[in-house]
Order: sequence, then structure tokens, then C-alpha cells
Amino acid sequence: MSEEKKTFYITTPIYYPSDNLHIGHTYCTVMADAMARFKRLQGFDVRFLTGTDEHGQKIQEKAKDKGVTPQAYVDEIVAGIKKLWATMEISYDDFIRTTEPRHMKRVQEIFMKMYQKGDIYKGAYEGWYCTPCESFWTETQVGEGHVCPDCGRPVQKANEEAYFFKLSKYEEPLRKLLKGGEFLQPESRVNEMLGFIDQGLEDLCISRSSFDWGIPVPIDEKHVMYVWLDALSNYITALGYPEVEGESSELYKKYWPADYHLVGKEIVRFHSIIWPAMLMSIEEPLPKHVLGHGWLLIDGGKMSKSKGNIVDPVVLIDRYGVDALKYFLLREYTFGQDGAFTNEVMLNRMNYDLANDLGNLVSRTVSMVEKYCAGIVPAAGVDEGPDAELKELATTCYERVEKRMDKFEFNLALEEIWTVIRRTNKYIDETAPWVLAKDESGKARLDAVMHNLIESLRIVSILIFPFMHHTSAEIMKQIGLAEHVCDGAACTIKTPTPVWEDAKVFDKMAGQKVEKGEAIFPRLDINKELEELEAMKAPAVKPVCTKELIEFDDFEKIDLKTGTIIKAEKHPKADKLLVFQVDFGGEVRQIISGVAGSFKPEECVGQHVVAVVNLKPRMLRGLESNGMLLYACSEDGKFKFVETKADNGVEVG
Ligand code: ME8
Repeated sequence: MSEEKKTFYITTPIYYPSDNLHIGHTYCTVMADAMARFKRLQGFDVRFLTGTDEHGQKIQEKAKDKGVTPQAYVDEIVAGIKKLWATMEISYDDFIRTTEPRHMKRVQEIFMKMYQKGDIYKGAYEGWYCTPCESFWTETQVGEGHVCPDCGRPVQKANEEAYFFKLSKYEEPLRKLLKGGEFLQPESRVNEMLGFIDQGLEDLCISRSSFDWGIPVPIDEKHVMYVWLDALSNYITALGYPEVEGESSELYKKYWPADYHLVGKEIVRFHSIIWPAMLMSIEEPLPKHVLGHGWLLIDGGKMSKSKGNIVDPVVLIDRYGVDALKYFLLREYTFGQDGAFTNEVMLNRMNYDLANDLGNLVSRTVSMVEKYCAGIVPAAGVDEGPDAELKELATTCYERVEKRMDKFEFNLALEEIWTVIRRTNKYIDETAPWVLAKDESGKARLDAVMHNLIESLRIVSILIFPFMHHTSAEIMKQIGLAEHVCDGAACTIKTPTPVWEDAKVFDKMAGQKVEKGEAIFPRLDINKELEELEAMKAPAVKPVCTKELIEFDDFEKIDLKTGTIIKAEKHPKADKLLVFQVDFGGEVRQIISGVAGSFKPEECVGQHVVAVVNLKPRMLRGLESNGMLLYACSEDGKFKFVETKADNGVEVG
């Protein structure tokens, strides 16, 4: 009987299909894909899950804005996401959509299990809700500005009857789980989560009744489930948990608990507190690891449509190819840390590592075997000079890659492989085959050198397979490992699936016929590329409304009047403040504004302005300000007066 393979279950977050995915989502999925491919290569029975998180208020609102049903809205975006993953050849085994019946019915079962356990009760929710993050927050957490502590956007007041999950009951086991040291990585996140628990876990609101795009709560049709309860369950519903009549839960038995949930740092909290607590409630095993990765930042911040700085992976793939993009993402960033994305950094990586180091090595080596050995790889020779060192480095690289990959250090795993590539390039310079080729006495040595170069490349082609499988296949083809399968006039080229064990030996290639091909990574003209990428940038889309909606009555409460500044001077005790005397057509008022950075006092005199005149007077550094002038504030922090042509004291509205 054959020995059962060890299983390995890895997941990505299921992404919101509220917009097309960008390079940040691609980064996470590419890491999961590389790990899945690596584990398969090592002989594991791998299950790799990704998908989309399709319910919730945000999606419902987006669909409404577009004038389509939420289902039609998500269907279109999910089709685009699946196309992107197909282009990138993401090797997922399953793609779960939370709007699929297989998921929805199981989430309802999970809810019932938690309810029957006595962990769900009905109450009233009063607090704040961030729709883009689909997160609940308390008054203290949102602060005076009423913004989401996670994303900084305005939150909305939520005041509804709701169901609650007794999260507080699991405080102690959660603390123990996190302190165990293995569950959550990186380490820095553990302390953050423990700090969160130490503030006291409140029971979690798990239903909403103010919108209806969600999975109905099975015991109360007025409610839909909180989108995170729905979303987190995907990791087990996709495996067929809980068992429902007529459908198998074999996958669950085989693959659960997950080995790794790979998630961005902003959702570590949901995965390392709420998710394990849900599993504790339904008495199922906990995932082995949650890994929080960092963000790709643009201009020091997260990508956002409003800033117009979204990086579209499709544009990059079209220009540079899937493998170059994957390589860059995996090589450039350190797992767990944030990293700046710039086109320049990306293009330099592609040129130095791919075109110069790897591309050159392949083309030089294959050309030399063609030229000096009639295209046939010679047999091994006697070790001389740097041979032993090269062999040792190449045949032991797999161990170092394994160690790095065990820790999700993709960048260092690739660096290990590039050490072999660079060493091999150096080997060419040291052995100078063109000199050996000058006379017959150098032939034996020349053959040995060519053999070693090809062996080294063969090992590289195996080692890079999890990260860049096209390039791996292309190298195999050029060094003579491809099989040409012809059926009549049509021929296809087949390259073997690499075998990890083969990266440990150095004598596989004698007698193979090399086959020179195109340069695997042509050199890029960086300045030209930078210009063209810049020209393609999507213009910033700025939403006009960035605050909570208000009622007309709220607006009516504001008393706006026109006036003229008749006197302006610096505040004696505050550098940033200017003190104005404003004539409102009879009444002159003192109004203080924090605009000293934008105007000199003398420029302001005579200025026609608009002011809020029913704001309660406030003392500002010892002087009273009675009202507020209106300004437009541009992104560079400079103010401009909102001017008027009307007489003083006229109502504005
Ligand atoms: O949070 N840099 O979905 P989401 C790196 N549906 N990674 C980034 C990134 C960036 N700038 N931007 C996004 C959700 N990501 C929920 C998840 S799971 C049960 C539910 C990646 O569409 C990163 O992995 O907002 C992050 O956690 C994920 O996309 C968030 O995707």
C-alpha cells in the first residue's frame, strides 16, 4: 500500500468583489500560490483555497449606486477576478463564493450550532459601523472625529436590534492560544492581539437588520448575518463542513485544520480572535497558523481609488509577463512587513535579477554548448578549480530554500537561489570557456565546464518552479529537457514536472541536446518604461461626499451670513491663529481662524466672506471667537476664502 501523503491546507482571504482587485490582493494570492506549488513539489497533498466575500452593506450600496442588483454587481467583478487568477495561473484547488448555496446553507448550520450551544443571544446594538471595513466600533474607539480606527474613514451610527455572540466567554482560551506562540505570526501581532483582549472583549454583534444583502439568520428573518461571521466560515464550508445530507464532508476530514490562513495585517484581528472563538463555540479544531502579511504602500499610504494610485496587476502582466511580476512581488518584500511599491524598484529588480543574472546565464550557457559542443551536453569531467564549490552550492541550495520557505521567507528563498545563479555566472568568468575553446588541449576542461553550467541551470529550473513555473519550463526546454510530441503536423513541447529530489544531484544532463530560444527576460529601458507607466495612470476619482449623510433639518440649523473683514491681526499668543473683526452689516464680530499659514493679516482686510454665525462662542488662547469663517482647504493644507459678492449680513443657504 502506498504511504498516504501529508496534507497541507492553505488559504487566502476571500476578497470583497466591491471593486477590481489590485496589486495588494495579487501579492497575497501570489504568496499563497508559491507556497502551494512549493509544498506540492515537496510531495504534500495540497489544498489551496481562495474566493470572494460577496455580502454586506458596502456591496449592497455599490450595487445600488450602479443601479444593478447586488448579485449582478458581484457576478461581474468575480468574473474579472477569476480571469485575473487564470492569467496568473494561480493554482487554487477551490474558489468559494459566499453567495453559493453550498456556503450559505452551511453558514446557517454553523449559526445554529453556536445558538444551540447557548453562545448567541438577542440584544440591541448601539455604536458605530465602518461600512468599507464592515467593522463595529465603540464610541471611544471612533473618538471625537468619528472615524474608523482601522481605515480612518467616517463611521456611521448603528442603532439596531441585533444578535450577539458571546465572544467574552472565550477571552481566556483565546489568550492561552495566542500566548502559545505558534498560532499567530509575526510575533509583533501577538502582543497587539493580547493587548486587544486585555482591554476586555465585548460580545460581538453578529446580525444586521438595516440592510438585507446577506445570509438570513435562520431563527429570525428580519436579520442577515454579520458579514465576518459569514466570511470566516468559508474556510470550512468550502471543505463541506458541516455535513449536510447527500453531500460529502470528506475534504473537511482530510484537510481541516488548516495549516495556514494567510491574511493582511488589518484582518489579523478577525482571524486570531473571532475565528478561533467561533470554532471553539462549535467545538471544532483550530487552524494551526494565522500569518499576517504587511501592506504594499504607495507614496507611504495604502492604495485607494480616491488617490488614483491603484496599481493594476493586469497592466504589469501585459507589459512584463506573469513570472516577472510574481518574482518581483516575492523577492522584493519581507513577509510581515510593509513595503513601498514603486515602478522604479520593480523595473530595477526585473532588469538586474531577471534580465542580467538569470536571463544572461541561460543565453550564455546554451549558446556556448551549441557553439563548443555541437549542442550536446558533455559528460561530467574531473573537478578542478571552482567546480567543487559550485556543485556544493547548487546541490545544497534546496535545503536552504526549504528552511526559508518554512518561515514564509519568500524573498530569502529566492535570494538563496540567486546566490547559485550569480555564482554560476561568476564561474563562467573564472573558467573563461572562450579561452579554453581556442585549442584542442582545452577541450576536456571545456566539456567539464559546459556540463557543470548546464547542471547548475537544471537545478535552478527546479528551485524556481514554485515561484515562476513558465521560466522554469523555458529553461528546461533550452537545456534540452523538453519532449516534442508530434501528432501529424502539430507538435507540442512538453517539459517534465520537476522533481524536488533532482535538485540534490549534479549528473542528469549528459547527452541532452540544448535548444536555444528567445531571451527569457529581455532588458527593459527603464526610463522609457517609467514614462509610459506614468502616462497610463488612472486619474484620481474623488468622491464628492466624504462625510456621513445628514438630514435637511440638520443643515437648516446652520445660520450662514455674509460679511466683510474690516480688521485682521495676529493672535498675540498663538502663531497659527488670525483674529478678524468682521462687519455683518451693523454688527461687528470677532472671529478667530487657524489660517495664519495661508494669509498675511493685511491681505485679509476688505475680504468679503461667508461665516457660520450661530456657532457657540469659544475662547481660543484667551480671546473669544464668535462664529466661524468658511474656507476651502486644498490638499497642500492652504486655505482660500469662500468669497461672496453679496452685501454684508445677507443670509446664505
Ligand atoms: O478584508 N497590500 O477583503 P479585502 C497588501 N473580505 N495586501 C493587500 C493590500 C495592500 N495594499 N490591499 C489588500 C477583506 N490586500 C475580507 C476578508 S477573509 C475571511 C475576509 C490583501 O478585499 C490583504 O491580504 O479588503 C488583505 O488582508 C486583503 O487583501 C483584504 O481584502
